[in-house]
Amino acid sequence: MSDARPPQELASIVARRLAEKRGEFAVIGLARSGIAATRLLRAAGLSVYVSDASRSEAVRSAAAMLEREGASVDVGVHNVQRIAHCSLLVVSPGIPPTAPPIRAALSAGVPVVSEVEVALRLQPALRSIAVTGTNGKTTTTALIGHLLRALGHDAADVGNIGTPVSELALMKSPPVWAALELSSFQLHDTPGIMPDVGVLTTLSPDHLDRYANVTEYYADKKRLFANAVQTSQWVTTADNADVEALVAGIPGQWHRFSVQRTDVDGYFHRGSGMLHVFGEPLVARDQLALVGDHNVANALAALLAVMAADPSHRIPSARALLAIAIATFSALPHRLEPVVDHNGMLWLNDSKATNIDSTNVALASMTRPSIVLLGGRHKGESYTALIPELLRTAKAVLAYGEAGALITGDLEAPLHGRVMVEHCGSDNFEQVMRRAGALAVAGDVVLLSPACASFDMFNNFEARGREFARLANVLAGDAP
Ligand code: UMA
Repeated sequence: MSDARPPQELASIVARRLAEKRGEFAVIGLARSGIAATRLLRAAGLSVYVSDASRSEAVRSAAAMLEREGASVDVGVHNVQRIAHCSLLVVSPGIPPTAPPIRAALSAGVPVVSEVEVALRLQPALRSIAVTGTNGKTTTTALIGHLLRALGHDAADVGNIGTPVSELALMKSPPVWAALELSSFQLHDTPGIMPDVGVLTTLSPDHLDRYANVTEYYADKKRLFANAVQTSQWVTTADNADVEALVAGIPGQWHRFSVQRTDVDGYFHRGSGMLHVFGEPLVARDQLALVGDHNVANALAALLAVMAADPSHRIPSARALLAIAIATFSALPHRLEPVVDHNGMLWLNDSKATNIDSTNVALASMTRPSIVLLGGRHKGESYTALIPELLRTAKAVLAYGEAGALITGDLEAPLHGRVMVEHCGSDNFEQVMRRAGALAVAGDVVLLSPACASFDMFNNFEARGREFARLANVLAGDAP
């Protein structure tokens, strides 16, 4: 369910309501986005009603803080009537569009927008490079922030990567640039999005627990381009047919990247081992401290985006700075992150892999026999798409969590006799790790790349990754 008005019309209504400051502004969700949006709206002198369906300790403590800042707060309930009468509703990305307060607001003609929309409207001078895509968007965003800072800019990494963009507006001296990661959930409600450069990394099915089908999911990704004009700057992959189809016909200047072909603005020349950007070699692949071709693609995307963002970023001295900076970037936590390398066994934390495509990317970068931990909360896709990559290096699959039985059902028969598939129960992660430790021998990799959400056993993927790292260290310590 979404607002039927064209994005430009909706964005200008939102801008008007924020400027007029009339009536009450509602926020739903009292986690990172909701807290930051409430504080920003209050700082702008607006009257705010914020509510959260949960009564958790974290929500109650956020509520107390926001009440002290002058917001009106409800914990454990959304006052739907009140929300239907507000000037504007700001939604947290984790709340699905079918939630009753969103339905009520939309039926009453109340504009429904994301925290990102409000933050961008209230920071018109902020320059941004916005990144979306099914996979690769967090690493690409972090790379972009890193490269902008290497060029001497004051730049922050914000959005889906963790820090709400509203927090920038609350800083004493806000940064000039934002490397802005946008999820499809955020894009759904950000009608005024118009970045200096927009990046689309990859597309593949995901979030099928929230979207009715992949077409709906891709439609939200396409909202990145909602305000495209001839002078817009876009960076997209040339290696993904769904991306090529999605962007066909959208106005703007296009810079494409590829690890498969060389007739584009950013490519990997395998013969020389060099990354070429805008017509010239820029840096050698072996200078990148990142595993896998997908990270070469992320580096190319980030370089193109930063160089397209301003003509001064393409001059020889800037290119030299970018070449140095790209080599000093290291893997982000929970993304193929080595957590223990002991007795010849490497434990790799790829907890961020919450969909099939992302796990396939991790499996494709394996060069040693691997014990693969798959499981968590099922997101709707079949696990059979993992079979070709599992057959390459996996020696065992340990299936666990709510999706454990489904995973076993999808993989056991096709992998029979070639890769052991074991169902390790549904509620004890330590037991799964102990089993992995028992199976691993010198030379093996134990890979957590679950292809599922974490919410059946953990608060989020970060908590899952931290527990994996903790137990890997314990097990490595236990080893003779
Ligand atoms: N809630 C209600 N009513 C409901 C449902 C939920 O009040 O009907 C409340 C919950 O009780 C909770 C709050 O809403 O208190 C949750 O909001 P949220 O899930 O949006 O959490 P935030 O902390 O605001 O985090 C969000 C993003 N979360 C999601 O998109 C699920 C974070 O992305 C993002 O970093 C943050 O804003 C700052 O921009 C995380 C994520 O998992 C990393 N993203 C997904 C992904 O990468 O796959 C899209």
